[in-house]
Amino acid sequence: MIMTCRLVPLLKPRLGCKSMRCLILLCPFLFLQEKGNFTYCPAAGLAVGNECSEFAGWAFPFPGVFLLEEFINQDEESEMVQLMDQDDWKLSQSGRRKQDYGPKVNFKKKKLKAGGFIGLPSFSQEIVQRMKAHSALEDFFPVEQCNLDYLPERGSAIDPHFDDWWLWGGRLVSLNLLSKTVLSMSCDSEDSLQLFATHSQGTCENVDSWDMDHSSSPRLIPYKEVTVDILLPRRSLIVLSGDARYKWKHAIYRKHIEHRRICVTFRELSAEFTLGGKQEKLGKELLEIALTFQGKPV
Ligand SMILES: O=C(O)CCC(=O)C(=O)O
Repeated sequence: MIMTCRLVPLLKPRLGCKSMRCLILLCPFLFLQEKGNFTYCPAAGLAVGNECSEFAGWAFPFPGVFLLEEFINQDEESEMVQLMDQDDWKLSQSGRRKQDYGPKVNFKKKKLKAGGFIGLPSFSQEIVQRMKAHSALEDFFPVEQCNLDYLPERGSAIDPHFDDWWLWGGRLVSLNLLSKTVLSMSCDSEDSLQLFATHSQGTCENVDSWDMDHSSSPRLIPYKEVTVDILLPRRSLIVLSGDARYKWKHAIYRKHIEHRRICVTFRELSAEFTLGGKQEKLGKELLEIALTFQGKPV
């Protein structure tokens, strides 16, 4: 019998986190999450209903995603990973390992300390410089880098979440290394989402242009029924901002980790820590440290 993720909440209260992880590792087929019912189409900026779902032929605008393929080449990728692997990886939640370059932060108490932080790593200097060639990132100054290491054997994943809003700014920039994956977007809003009929059928890859038909009646569905898959090719860079940052949660499900994968996320400061903000001085201090590019994981 195949159980889907719908049954996980029923089991969770009975099993501790450790037992849940054992069960997941031993019986991965028990925990197949359902496939997203929409796929993000970068060329059109639309979430398009999957062919085999009840939403085939329907789409809706999905703003706030900017995806660049082949942001780095194969040699650069190998060199980056080799350098990362020279430092220790710390075990993190949900089967991930992590390396962090940034201030020590207590998000609950909204407190942070620069102590121990000596900057982003040297191998990121060229990457950050390269981002600036794109108008969406020309004024992007990262103050934190977090490397996450995912492995299928560890059942690595990250549950749907928002990144912090108090310290981190409007753009989350991630580099996807070593293998392709899927970033799954979901929204807990009680509101309804308006879908538009599309003239084209098929998948994003085999259709030149997606035309939304604004003249025929739209269809309303609960936000909660929607998952949008954003396909992340190996060595691609993704920027989440606007609705994709603040309205939709993001997640990586176990089933989408087929091989080792490393995600390198760069974060900028929020308005409170930048020009004219309450903590502008601290923000400036952190940024000066970050951009020395002399860092080691904290
Ligand atoms: O692995 C990813 O692509 C997402 C990472 C993430 O959501 C996070 O670091 O908060």
